[in-house]
Amino acid sequence: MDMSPELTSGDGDQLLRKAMTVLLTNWRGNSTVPSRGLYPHQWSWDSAFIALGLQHCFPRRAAIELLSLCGGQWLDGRIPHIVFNPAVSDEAYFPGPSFWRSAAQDGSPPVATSGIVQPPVHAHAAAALTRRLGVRAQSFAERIYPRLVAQSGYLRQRRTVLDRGNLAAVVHPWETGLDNSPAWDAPLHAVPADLGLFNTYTRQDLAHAGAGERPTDEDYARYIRLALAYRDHHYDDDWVRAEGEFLVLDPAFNALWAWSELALADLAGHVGTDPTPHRTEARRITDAMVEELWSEQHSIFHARDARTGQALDERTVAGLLPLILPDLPDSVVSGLISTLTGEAFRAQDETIHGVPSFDLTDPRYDAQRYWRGPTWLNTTWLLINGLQAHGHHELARKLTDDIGRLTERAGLREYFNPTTGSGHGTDDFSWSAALLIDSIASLASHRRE
Ligand code: 9WN
Repeated sequence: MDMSPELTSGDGDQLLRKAMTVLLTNWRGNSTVPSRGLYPHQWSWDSAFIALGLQHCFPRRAAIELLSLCGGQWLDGRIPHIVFNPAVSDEAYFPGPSFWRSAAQDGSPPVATSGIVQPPVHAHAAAALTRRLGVRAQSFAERIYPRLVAQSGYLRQRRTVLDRGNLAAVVHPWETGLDNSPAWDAPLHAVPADLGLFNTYTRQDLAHAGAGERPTDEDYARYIRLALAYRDHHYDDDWVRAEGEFLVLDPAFNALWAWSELALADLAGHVGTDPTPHRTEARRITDAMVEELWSEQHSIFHARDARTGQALDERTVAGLLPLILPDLPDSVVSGLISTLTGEAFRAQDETIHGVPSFDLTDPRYDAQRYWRGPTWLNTTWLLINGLQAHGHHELARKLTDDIGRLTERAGLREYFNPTTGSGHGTDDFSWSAALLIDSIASLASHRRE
């Protein structure tokens, strides 16, 4: 790999080697686990971030990673949030295969999976990888493109909410990837929390991370109830859109969907298909997001509860992520930059490391609890991409340096305290390793330009 890391003050080569070792150690033969203890299977959006790191050092593995995830795709096009490793016991992660019962559903794949989805980052990873694969690019694009078109088709046909600009709804907090975000508190707390469920089900996450860093039992009971109800209705999206107890329009999920359509337009070029419909769809989703989710007053995108119509007006990092879209109106871009650098996120402040997942000024801000304050490298990395797309290179560089400093000091942890820089959650976390590698690579390529 042609890159001499410059984003660390100490031994950058050593950090890079460590990141590559994490990806090698977490590799399971055709995919990478997010972490060996807490997350021992293949996760959907993790695989996309992991492929973005693997592309620089092991591009063939990056292709296998994405294609093996697609091996878990359902007939309706959904790419599930977990593809289970049959060699791992059912109890290693809760909820495991016996909970989701994918084999009992029509149109499920031969391998056991969950039945919910995660944000679609895969087309972007596939398009980036295709640009690196040289002579193998076309055959990879021909295999992956139809799978990713089907993924997007699933969202359009089975998840959109008609009277809300046809934006895609998520039906479980786990589908957002930002599972425990305070933006979900209002809709989630309307779901009954039955702690009696723990007589039947056992949380496994607390064996690997401190209770103070993970969701509460009450919220976990709500997660279980929502997943059980969807499963017991055979993962039927007509049912869940009409009757589900959690139905939310998330700006991050929809922005990533629009971003995917732009990446599909790139991939269409490799397979000789017309890219125009993908660009039109990206435009449609972007416009609908501005119409339905942009808050002029708070200069941030807010999620919306599709059941009640209420805006969920917490300021979370999900509301900033639409910055990755190149076609946003200028006034929206400048509003997002002012929020990103204002009191809630302080992204330009040297004493804040990366972009906090939640408003620093909110009383619910919690620097160490999963998605309720800590900096995560994937959301920070997405914002770096957004800043670059809109010409804010200085701030992008500061955040890229933060990724180097955080991982150098605290290790390749799952998330980080934005003010102290301490590491939390699980260790040797694959997307932290992968996105560090990508950050080092992108600095190296800017230097060459
Ligand atoms: C549930 C694997 C996943 C990430 C999510 C993150 C966390 C799972 C959990 O870990 O969620 O999917 O058990 O908490 O919130 O973004 O994909 O790394």
